[in-house]
Amino acid sequence: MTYLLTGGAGFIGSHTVDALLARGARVRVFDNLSTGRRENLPAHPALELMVGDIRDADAVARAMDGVTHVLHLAAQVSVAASVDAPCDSASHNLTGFLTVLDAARRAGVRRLVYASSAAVYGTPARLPIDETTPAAPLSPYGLEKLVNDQYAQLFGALYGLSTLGVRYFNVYGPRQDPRSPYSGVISIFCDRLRGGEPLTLHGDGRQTRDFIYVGDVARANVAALDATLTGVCNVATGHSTSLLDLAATLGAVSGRAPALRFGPPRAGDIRDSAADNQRLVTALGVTGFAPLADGLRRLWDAAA
Ligand code: UD2
Repeated sequence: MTYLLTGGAGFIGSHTVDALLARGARVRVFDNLSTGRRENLPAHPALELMVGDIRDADAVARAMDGVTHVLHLAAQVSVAASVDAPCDSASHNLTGFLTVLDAARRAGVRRLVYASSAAVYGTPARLPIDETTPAAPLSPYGLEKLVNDQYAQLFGALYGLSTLGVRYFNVYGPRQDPRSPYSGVISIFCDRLRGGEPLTLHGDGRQTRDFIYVGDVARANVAALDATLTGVCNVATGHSTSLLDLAATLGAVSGRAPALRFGPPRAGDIRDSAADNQRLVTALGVTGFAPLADGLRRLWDAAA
């Protein structure tokens, strides 16, 4: 088995590289190092890094050589950037996506798993969100991921390519960049608490999210690569937490009482997010998600 991970030097990708190497796989990372970092990857004889862009069809075709399984994570990952510059976002997330998909089927790849997103659901009419919840994206990013799902299903019908789109909810853990305006709330809160700064809550802090530890996401990615399930699958714990509870848990884990500041709600935010993860549990066999306090402890200790 040879695994190609596009975006493998990034946050979720590099943790999945670790999981695949731990079970003896050969891994090739294809990454343009725009947000990914070499330092996220271990020195390992079974790991190879190719620096390249997913919009470069020749480079992508070379990266597919000898590959049996693909995990496609390389993307323009910011919702806000997709709103500011939709054409640039589409060049990565539509043209780049299609370039990878087409190269995979030409190379006779057995299985392709790619990052879809909870963003395809928009503000759902009911909770929890399962995979039959109608898609209603609120951003170019969400729409691009929905079109990815449609292309992947079409490639199954036209060419017999086996694909699964993994719809990540709110992923957190070590190696997530806290300093970008698009950073996840947990990386921002950890960074500020460590720096002795107050935590800013946009709104009343009672909004909820399903926060999933990146190590559990890596296990889900590996299970998805091993499986034959096609279509899409939520990747989430099935438990949601309010920001106030998140801040309190982080305070307990770190031993530092956070100072809280309340600001206006963030434009475009959804209030509540709650995932139904039964497909992940039953069809992919992924269980034993890290409780939030355990994941926060690992994150806090890793950054120490
Ligand atoms: C996540 C994604 C977003 C999009 C969306 C789809 C990230 C960083 N964001 O947004 O790109 O895919 O899901 O539904 O992955 N907050 C604070 N204080 C802070 C930072 C955030 O109160 O310093 C709030 C924020 O207003 C929101 C909640 O925390 O209510 C979670 O914010 P987030 O950006 O981590 O994640 P989310 O689900 O809004």
